[in-house]
Amino acid sequence: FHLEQSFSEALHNREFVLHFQPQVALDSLQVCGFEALVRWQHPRFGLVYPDRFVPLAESTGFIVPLGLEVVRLACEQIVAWREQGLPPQVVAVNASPVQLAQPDFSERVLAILAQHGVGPDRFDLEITETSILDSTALAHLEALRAAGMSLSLDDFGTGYSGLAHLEAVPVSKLKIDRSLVAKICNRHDDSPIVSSTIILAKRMNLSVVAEGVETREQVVHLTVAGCDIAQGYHFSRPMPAAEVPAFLAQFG
Ligand code: G
Ligand code: G
Ligand code: MN
Ligand code: NA
Repeated sequence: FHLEQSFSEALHNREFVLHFQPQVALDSLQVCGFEALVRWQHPRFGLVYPDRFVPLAESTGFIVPLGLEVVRLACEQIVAWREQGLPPQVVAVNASPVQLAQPDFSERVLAILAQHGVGPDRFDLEITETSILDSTALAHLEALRAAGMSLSLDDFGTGYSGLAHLEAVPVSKLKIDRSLVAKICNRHDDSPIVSSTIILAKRMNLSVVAEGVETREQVVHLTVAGCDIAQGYHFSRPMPAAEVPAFLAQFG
């Protein structure tokens, strides 16, 4: 499985595609956005998931052009949905620390959005805590935030930093990692880490997104605990863009 040598060819052949997983506001139960997740539609191996190629793309630097391709694909999709008459959608895109370490990251992202006529307020950038400790990355985050983009701290609860680190970082949302959400099994507070994270995040004026939400019980627990948004198999798996209009029509 020699993926590395075919990366640039795959980019040239437009083999990368995005799937979209809905994010649901827990107060209204309305869809409030979609996370874009990259897949590689490989001519021989079929649909390849990012855990198979993102780590290699990061170590080889290919994540830099791939990340820009993901932004481009997300913009094309936002424009296509708009042309199909869907209400404006917010799309969350993942950014690797390797991308955020590039000196021209924010400039290039904003240029792609401008080329497509997509407002930065249609975008949400999901970053990980590695990025918030780096000064180049922080400057990009400030620039994107100033342009109107919202920023989310992904995988919260898997690393080492507590909420204290966050005071210096311009994120507006915290995404609680699915490994923590998985510990919520019933309506009782059997996950004090989740409920206390939500309380602290609210005190810091951060919105809270729970990921990996798989059951109704988890939805109830998270709603009671004050979580704002949920994402996971309970609502929908990530889906091809073509399925999004029907999903929105049926979800209401
Ligand atoms: O979709 P799936 O669960 O297989 O995603 C696995 C991992 O790949 C997730 O941790 C997700 O954050 C990451 N991922 C998905 N799409 C992208 C992307 O466009 N860029 C980066 N850097 N990571 C992504
Ligand atoms: O790391 P990141 O959060 O960006 O990755 C999201 C990944 O999690 C996606 O690849 C998606 O396929 C996967 N995922 C989404 N919803 C669920 C869920 O409810 N349960 C589990 N186990 N995985 C999920
Ligand atoms: Mn993510
Ligand atoms: Na995550």
